[in-house]
Amino acid sequence: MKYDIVIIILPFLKNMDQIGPALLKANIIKHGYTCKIINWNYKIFSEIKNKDIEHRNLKYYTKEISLWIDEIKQYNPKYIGLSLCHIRFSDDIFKYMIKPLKNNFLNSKFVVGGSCFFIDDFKSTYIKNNPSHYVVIGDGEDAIVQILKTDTWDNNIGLNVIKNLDNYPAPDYSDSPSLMKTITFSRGCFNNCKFCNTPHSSVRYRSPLNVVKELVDIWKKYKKSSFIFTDSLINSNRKKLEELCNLIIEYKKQKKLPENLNLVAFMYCFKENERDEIIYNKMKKAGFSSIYIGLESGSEKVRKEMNKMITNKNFNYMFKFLTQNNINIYCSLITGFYTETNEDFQETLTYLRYLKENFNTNYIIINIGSIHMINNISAWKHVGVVTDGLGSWVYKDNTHLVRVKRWVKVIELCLEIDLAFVDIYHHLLYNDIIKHPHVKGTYLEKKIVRLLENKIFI
Ligand code: B12
Ligand code: SF4
Repeated sequence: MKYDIVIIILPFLKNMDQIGPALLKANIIKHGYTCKIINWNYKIFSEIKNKDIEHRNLKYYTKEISLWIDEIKQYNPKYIGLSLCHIRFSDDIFKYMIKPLKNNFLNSKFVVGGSCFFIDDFKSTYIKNNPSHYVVIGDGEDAIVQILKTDTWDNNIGLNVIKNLDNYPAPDYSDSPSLMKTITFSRGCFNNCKFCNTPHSSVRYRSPLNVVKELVDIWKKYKKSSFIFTDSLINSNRKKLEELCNLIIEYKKQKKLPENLNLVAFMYCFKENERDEIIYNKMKKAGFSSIYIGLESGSEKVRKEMNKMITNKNFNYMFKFLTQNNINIYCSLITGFYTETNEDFQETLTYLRYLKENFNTNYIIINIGSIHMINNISAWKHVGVVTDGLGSWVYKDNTHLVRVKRWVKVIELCLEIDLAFVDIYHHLLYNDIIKHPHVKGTYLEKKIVRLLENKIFI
């Protein structure tokens, strides 16, 4: 069968469904076109056995990739859509996936989108290397339909922002019924943290009824009762979050949603508010079991320098209620923001101990290599960050070696106080940290390898 468009989900993502392509498919079908989603990320994890997946090296998969390309030939697509969400693997993805695709589908047009294109230098390099491709930045629903209808697109259009999310159909997961699902309440973020590459845009909400209907639908159709909310911050508007919780609780009472509904979301920490206690309690009743929160540092000074105006008192207040309601708190932490001094770092260690002792904080995500912006030297040139000439950067006495030592200290602390941790992607540590000449062959390299064997998970 000939499809108007085949959308390929490129690796490496957590092995769960991607809502972005499913939303595009729903809108494409609504406008009378045909679309097939092919999840190469899922294929990597499910079809390739006994290979070194841990190191995410695509050179091991060339045989499989060529079979996957053959599979797409049967769909004879007019357009090939590529969804690219994680920048860290882009070199391999270009070489072993995008290039062979281009060579095999000379008559198809390529359309690309996904959160990688939020990053300006990534976008401009992509356009330079692939001048004939249509590049969509931001919300893709309208853009993809325009492309299918008119075969035109201006790559210089900035960020696409959909205003009324309720006007668009629910995601179409018919190509991947078995994977864990995500769900969206809002898009956009009101804050502007300096290390973040999600573009700043006004926060747009779906109506709670629309969201709850989607939960019901997915539960019934796919028998899924666990969901991750994709909102940058689910509590940007406390009132709306409360409305959503009220409705979910009501649906659970009426048995229209299961009692074991399990919800996970990203949250912001605001100044103390008298309704907080009630809201956190409603979140628990609705089914929120865990929340991700950007702690980033134990030092208020560093947080301020990141443009995150949250005090430790604010966090403690929020964490108290989350803990009372037995909601797990996953904190993300950046070791190595350019302004972090040794004193700031000691504050982080002290604060982590405090959190573990007092609250439901059992898990942290440590970012040293996985946040693109932190290591994007050109983005920090204006403040005096310079290259160290060895593949990393230096700001005053904050060198690569200093950062690695701090990172090791955090992990040692985690092991000591039994705080689970993850620094996404083992192999980044090998590429970005261990291979750096200041670490390679030293006692630190041995130590890191031992630590990683010890207790790391994705
Ligand atoms: C939910 C989420 C997660 C969830 C679930 C991820 C998943 N696999 O679905 C979890 C918690 C697992 C997660 C983890 C991580 N995440 Co995350 N995550 C998000 C978040 C908040 C939302 C993504 C989302 O689903 N959005 C909703 C959908 C509708 O939007 P979308 O995917 O962008 O799709 C739209 C457009 O991009 C476009 N589009 C998409 N594909 C295509 C294709 C075509 C052809 C076209 C035309 C358009 C198009 O149209 C879609 C509909 O409008 C984003 C931030 C954000 N607000 O976008 C970060 C984000 C994607 N995550 C990020 C990071 C760094 C991570 C982690 C590495 C964090 C860490 N250090 O641990 C891990 C890695 C996980 C992994 N390997 O997958 C970064 C990625 C940066 C980058 N571009 O490289 C982001 C952008 C956050 C940030 N500001 O830094 N994440
Ligand atoms: S609050 Fe989160 S999504 Fe918003 S700018 Fe900061 S890091 Fe990015």
